[in-house]
Amino acid sequence: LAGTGTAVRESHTKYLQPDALTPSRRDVLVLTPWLAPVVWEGTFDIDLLNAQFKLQNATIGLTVFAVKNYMSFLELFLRSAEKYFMAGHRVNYYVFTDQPELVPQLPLPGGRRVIVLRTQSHQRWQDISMQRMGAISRGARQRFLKEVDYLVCADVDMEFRDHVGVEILSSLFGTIHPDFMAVSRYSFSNERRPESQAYIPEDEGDFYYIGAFFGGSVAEVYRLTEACHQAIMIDKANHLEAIWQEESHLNKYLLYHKPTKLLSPEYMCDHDLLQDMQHRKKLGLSNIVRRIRIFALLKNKEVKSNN
Ligand code: 2GW
Ligand code: MN
Repeated sequence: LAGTGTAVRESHTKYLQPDALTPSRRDVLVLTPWLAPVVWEGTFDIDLLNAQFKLQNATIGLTVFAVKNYMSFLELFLRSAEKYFMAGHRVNYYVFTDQPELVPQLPLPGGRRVIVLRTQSHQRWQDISMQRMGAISRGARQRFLKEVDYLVCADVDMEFRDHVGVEILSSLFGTIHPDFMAVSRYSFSNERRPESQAYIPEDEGDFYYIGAFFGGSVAEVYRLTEACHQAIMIDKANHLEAIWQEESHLNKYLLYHKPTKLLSPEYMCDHDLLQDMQHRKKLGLSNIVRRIRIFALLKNKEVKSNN
């Protein structure tokens, strides 16, 4: 219950007693060394969490960018979010786009609305992706701080396929990149040029966070996006662009401002992880990832080679 100081008053709700001697999961890390929970299926009781957040009557903002032909992803994004994202809670979708007239009109229940915000289009895809940090930071200053309690920032090329609810909320959260779940910090794809503001030495790094899903309280997301935006501008002035654009800056920020919660790759499963899961299932092996909550849609990788 970030920042509200609201006491937990739902003691009348019946739920399973937590057992001090039984861990919720034995096969995964559920707590970082700085005591931030890592959210995996089996680690939380959603009824208990919903009862807590209902008392807070929190509104959650979800920012998403649909520029140029990525507009084609927006309908599935919104439709699937209506099924699985923060069901039963108040949600403001903030759609940033260069084509406001093409934003699909969906019927929404009370307490949920779509707000269309105009954003610049850029020639280079790298700029489209990177400018999101500045746009979110400006949006936070201009309206999100007044309108919502939490902000969740997402890529548009993804589909919600299962429950994504208040268990993700905390002051500051990041999501473990599915391809780097079992990888040493030396192999993280962090920025390795010391001249860049996104530089992380090889012997540093906790997790490799994906740029496609992060969030927190509006104040914390404001600090994060503003810091990343400033770092990107400094790099630009020095004719530098980080290896994975704003994702590199996000990783730098989260290394030195530890997130208060981490989301497991259940929250950003990609095609490779899905194939691996299906393979293990066929062999009768257990899976670390038990539920695919968000699926990163497969797209033409050619366009995005960094060489
Ligand atoms: C991006 C790449 C190539 C061609 C077009 C675009 C593009 C991105 C676009 O034409 N229009 C647009 O609105 N975007 C927005 O930027 C959209 O919201 C999209 O989800 C986001 C990031 O681009 P995306 O999804 O193609 O990048 P991914 O999925 O390969 O993402 C990772 O790396 C990115 C940086 O290179 C970001 O950090 C992203 O958050 C990461 O997941
Ligand atoms: Mn993406």
